[in-house]
Amino acid sequence: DHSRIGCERLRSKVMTAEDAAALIGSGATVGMSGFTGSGYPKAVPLALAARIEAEHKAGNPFRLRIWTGASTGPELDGALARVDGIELRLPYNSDPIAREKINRGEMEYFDMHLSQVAPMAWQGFLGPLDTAVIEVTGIRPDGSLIPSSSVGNNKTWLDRARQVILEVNRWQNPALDGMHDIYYGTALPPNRVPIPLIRTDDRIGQPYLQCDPDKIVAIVETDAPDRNLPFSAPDEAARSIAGHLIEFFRHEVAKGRLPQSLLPLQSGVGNIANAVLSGLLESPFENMTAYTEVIQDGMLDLLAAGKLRVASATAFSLSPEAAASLNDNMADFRDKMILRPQEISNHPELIRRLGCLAMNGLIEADIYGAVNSTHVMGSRIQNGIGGSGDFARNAFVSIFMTPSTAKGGKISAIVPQCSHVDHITQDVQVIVTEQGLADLRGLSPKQRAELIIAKCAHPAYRPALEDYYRRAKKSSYGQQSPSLPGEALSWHQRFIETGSMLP
Ligand code: 0RQ
Repeated sequence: DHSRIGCERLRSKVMTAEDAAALIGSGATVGMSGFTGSGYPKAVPLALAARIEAEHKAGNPFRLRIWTGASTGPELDGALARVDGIELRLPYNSDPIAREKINRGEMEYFDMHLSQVAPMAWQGFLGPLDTAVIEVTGIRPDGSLIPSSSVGNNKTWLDRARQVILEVNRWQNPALDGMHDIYYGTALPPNRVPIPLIRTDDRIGQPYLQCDPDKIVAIVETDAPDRNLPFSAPDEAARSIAGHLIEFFRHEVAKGRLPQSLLPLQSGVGNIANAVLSGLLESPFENMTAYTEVIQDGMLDLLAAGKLRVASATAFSLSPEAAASLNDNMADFRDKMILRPQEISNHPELIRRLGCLAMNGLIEADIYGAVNSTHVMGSRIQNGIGGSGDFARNAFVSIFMTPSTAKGGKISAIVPQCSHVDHITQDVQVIVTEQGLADLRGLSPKQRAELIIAKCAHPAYRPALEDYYRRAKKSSYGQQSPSLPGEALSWHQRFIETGSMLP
């Protein structure tokens, strides 16, 4: 039954995933849908992986350049990385197999601000796009496309690609129809105009993606769920972090610096971000809004409880239970959620105008409040910068949160100097660990260092940080941001050599 393909003339394009994959040649650049495990194609990438494996066995080179929205699922990144089918990957990856290949130097990875991917593709710096492989919920009689559970860069891939392969996924809820807001008004300088979005719930575009039907070379029908990873229940550290943060928000409201409904929330990926959202469920704040990248379990709970009025994002990132519950109750949520292209969900102009409260995770922060979100020990990629840079620089308040240690206490998340920097000190205004919260706004580097060590560091590492800072103040080359360059990364070196940062 082709009931999801409303456009009669396109039904002749239906074929198997294998036949569709055969339309993609070695060396091609392929723009795929997919953002944080939702809305990614599930059949064509697997068929491509099988084809690549066969070609490699026959001694023929076959690799692709893969662009997406952000992370996808094991059927895409995992399957293609496993067969060494990816030459270059952008702009964000969290797949463990792909991560391992990148860290072994067997795959190039271009980790980008998520808001900049579409404009950079239009500028031409990424090269031509051969094929778009896009999952949709359905095709309307007029050929327009009902987007899936993520929007990501789909608009740009459909516009830029020479040929288009669609996956129509019957698993996606038909009630997604109408939830999206696809804005077609972006342009390159000197023709850029202001983006007319003033409030989180403004709709400025249309619900459907447009695609030249002559470019559609294949349609593959699927019926497979999004990869939905469970969140672990918040542990004690996550609950403490959430508690410190909510106390901070209450204080800001009391001081008149934030309204009682707060400002549009942006919440990053991961368990801590989700714990903070759970904490907000018990908070006194009402009529909140979210202008963010992903709608997670915690956001659905806030919407269901009526605490959150509306959530704008580019994708869902839900546990299997939350995805099932959303599918069962889509009617209740439909009007409270808007999915937009990631160049809009993450647009600096809009984040600055709305005044988002940005809450993101980190790998490590240093005593001056620079933040590393991406690299372990300065060289191994974890995931990527994702949207954290888009939000941190432009937020009304830029907050980073983390447990004070990692790997069972063998790593301090607060270090003398970051081994890699994604967010400079000017973009980091609040740091929270389970130990406490450091409000760094209006402070000089030395004042920041004293506060971060006192409030955020773990007691097992605090004396060593105090000792380092004291000696740095004594013999540093300069006194603006005292440091001992020969020693500043010695904690990382010690971990690499001994498996622990502890002396
Ligand atoms: O690895 O699972 O192998 O043990 O990093 O760490 O503590 O579970 O925290 O899930 O919040 O992730 C920065 C990675 C934090 C994430 C990062 C290891 C740790 C574990 C995860 P294991 P936790 P989280 C918009 C926002 C960039 C993108 C972003 C991230 C794993 O928040 O990717 O912000 N951010 N996007 O053990 C060695 C350290 C470590 C460390 C953590 N200091 N040293 N390993 N880990 N700290 C949303 C999107 O962009 C989609």
